[in-house]
Order: sequence, then structure tokens, then C-alpha cells
Amino acid sequence: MVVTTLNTTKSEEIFAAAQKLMPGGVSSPVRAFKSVGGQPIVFDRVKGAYIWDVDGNQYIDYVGTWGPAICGHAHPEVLNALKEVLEKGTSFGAPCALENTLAEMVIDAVPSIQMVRFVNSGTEACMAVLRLMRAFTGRDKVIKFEGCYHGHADMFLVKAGSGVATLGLPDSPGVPKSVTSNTLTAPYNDLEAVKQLFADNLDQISGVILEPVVGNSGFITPDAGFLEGLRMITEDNGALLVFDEVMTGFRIAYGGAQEKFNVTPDLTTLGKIIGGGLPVGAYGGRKDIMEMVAPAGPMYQAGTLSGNPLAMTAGIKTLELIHKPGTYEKLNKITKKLADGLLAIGKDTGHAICGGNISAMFGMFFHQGPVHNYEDAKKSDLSKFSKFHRGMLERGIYLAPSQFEAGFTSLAHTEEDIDRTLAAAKEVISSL
Ligand code: KE4
Repeated sequence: MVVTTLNTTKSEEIFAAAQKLMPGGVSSPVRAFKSVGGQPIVFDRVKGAYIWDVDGNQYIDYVGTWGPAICGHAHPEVLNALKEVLEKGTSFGAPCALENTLAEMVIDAVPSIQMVRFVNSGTEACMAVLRLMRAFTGRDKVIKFEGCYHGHADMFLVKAGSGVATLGLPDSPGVPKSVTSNTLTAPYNDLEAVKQLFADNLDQISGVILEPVVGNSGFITPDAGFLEGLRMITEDNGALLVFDEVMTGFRIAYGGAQEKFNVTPDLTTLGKIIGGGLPVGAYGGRKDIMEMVAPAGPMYQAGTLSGNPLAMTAGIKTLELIHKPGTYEKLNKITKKLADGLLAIGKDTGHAICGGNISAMFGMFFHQGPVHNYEDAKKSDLSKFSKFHRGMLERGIYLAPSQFEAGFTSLAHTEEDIDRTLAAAKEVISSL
């Protein structure tokens, strides 16, 4: 492999100092590059499809701050809208017309959502939606899938994906068994396992929550009939179906995976894109369920910064920018070229490789394939992935620093960016 000497002097200095101040030197574990090894890159600024680090190196970015940057980083129209609204203050802690605007856009876009509540992160949205599932059904148990990640709330840290999988943490210390005893798990894409759980826990399961397209075990798509099957099983058992679309919402399609696959859940969680890079999460769904949420109903959930004008503004402008004819065709075309190109390079150089894309979300495994679930994903060649990641980084391509994450493109990525990425991949993969 031709190793380009990436100058990371300043990144090393800043990251060394960070490790004395913050656990692992980061504000979120996956950023520490633990599973791929090597020096994490300290960002200086981002714009469009690009990152510049503190040493002045430029990268084509396929993480997009983990999904929000679907219009490209620091879009001028988003920045201008924020500059304008900033003059009116940063937070009200009171009703604000901007919340109505974003709520209407979300309700118009997402098939399952008749009413929505804004919070400040995907974790908060998933915590609240689980409480709502339980409040509405009067049942305590929930089914999640191995390798799916729904934020870091205690009850979800059971065989979770993303950073938990990245760090190989089977579960997390500090989570009492009493909390996770109501969390049942099944392999993704396994309807029989779900049916069995319902049979073994009659009338005790509030519902099923899943990533309708998985991004937190790496990129795993639902088998044909899987989502439809879950819709039927939950209906047959008087349980709720919940799509965690924090990552897929407005990325797989404007109406999310539920629009793409034409399966309507009872409740949906959102985040990332609807905040345009500012802290936002949301949960929403059937009106009869959402009206249980305080103060309309008895289920309590609250948040100081929920619905704040800056986050609402960034979200509104971002959705305006992507809600245009041709957006998702463009995103799919550019992302398919990237994914197909990576697979072709892998196959042509004799590597076991599989993966693909749906719209602006993609992923690949060094694995013969197919990868149906987390167990399969764990069998991919993680050390080969680490070498691939480092080689691409040294050639100015910034991929998610974990096999158990997905990749993201944006409207700012150009054909030239994809060509440059594939040229780098050809060099790196042929040297693995
Ligand atoms: P946040 O609390 O990180 O906003 O959202 C949690 C969450 C919930 N549901 C899904 C499907 C998610 O993907 C996430 C968060 N995604 C990770 C990336 N895999 C965030 C990156 C990180 O943890 O640093």
C-alpha cells in the first residue's frame, strides 16, 4: 500500500489534551476510532461534502455528522436562516410558531405521524416512545433486534449496535437487570423468533421497535416481507409497531423507510436531519396514542430546550432544501455509483465483499454475504475493514470509523467526489 504521510500533528496534540479532560477524549465513543485504530482526526471546519482537519488536511466526508448533513455541511441557506433567527434569541422555553412549522412539515411528510413531540436527541425520542408504548398498551415488555441501536437509554442497552457494538460491549455496566428484564431481543429479519416471543409472553409485550433499515450494525436491509410481517404480528397481538427512523427518516425517502417500503408503523422516532445539524429529536404517530402525552394526557415527558427556535429553523430550512423534485433520485444515483463501485473493486481484487445502498445511505462488509443480521455482520473481516478505513483516510476519504456504522452521502457530493473515492478505494483494497 502506498502510504501517504498524513500530517496529524495538531490532531495528536489536541486529542492528547482532550483525553485528560473528557473520557476517551470524546463526547461520543465512536469518534475515538477505537475499533479502527489510529489517530482520530480533529475537525477544524466543514463545508458541503468536505472536512478540513486542524492540520489543514481535506477529506471527502461520508459520515455527515452521522446523518444530519444531507444538504451538505454548513449550507449557506441554513446558515443565513440561523443568522436571522439568532437576532431574536437562542431559546424561549415557550410556544413558538417555528415549532408549528416544523411539526406541519413532519406530519405532512411521514405517513405514520398525525401528531409529533420535539425533543433534543434521538435517544430522548426513543426513551419517550418506549414509555408511550407502555403507557398506551399497559404492557411492560418490548422487543428490539440484536444490533439495532436506539440511543443509550438503559432499557435499550441490550445487544445494541453502533458504539456498543463498535466497542464490543456486550451490554453496559450500570444498567440494572431489573430495567433490561423487560427488553426482549430477536435476530433482525427473523419473523419466527418474533412470533415465538409473542407466544411466550402473551399479552405482555407493548410493541416492537426497530431500525427499518439498519445502520447500526453496519448497513443491513430488511428482507422482503420482514416489515410487512412485523406489521401483521403486532396487529395480531394488540401490540404497537415502532420505526426508529432517527437515521433513515428523510434519508431513505422524504417520508422515510415507511414511505419507501409502504409499511406504516403506529409510532416513529426521528432526529438528525430534522435538526439540520442542531440538537433535535422527535417522536410522533397516531393521534389517539400521542394524545396520551402530557399535558394532553397523563404520560410525562419534558425538555428545557425542546422546540428551540434555532433547531427548528435549521430543521425547517433543511427539509425545504430536500423537499424538491429529483432530490432522492440524485442521492440514489450518486450513492449507488459509490456502493456498486466499491463492491466491484472488492470482487475484482478477490476479496469477500457485500453491501449496497438505499438512497443516500450505504454500507459494505468484507464478508461473502448476504448479511441478514448482526450475527452475520460480526463475521465480517474487521481487521481488513480497519486497514481499509486507515488507507482511505490517508487518501483524503473520511468513512465512519467502525464496521458497525453506515455511510451517508449528501446533495453536495459530486460525480468527481465519487470518482476520487473509488480511485482511492482501488489503491487501498488492492493492497489489502
Ligand atoms: P442520538 O441520541 O445520538 O441523537 O440518537 C440515537 C439514535 C437512535 N436511533 C438510531 C437509529 C440512531 O442511529 C441513533 C444514533 N446514531 C449514532 C450513529 N450510529 C450516533 C453517533 C454517535 O453515537 O456518536
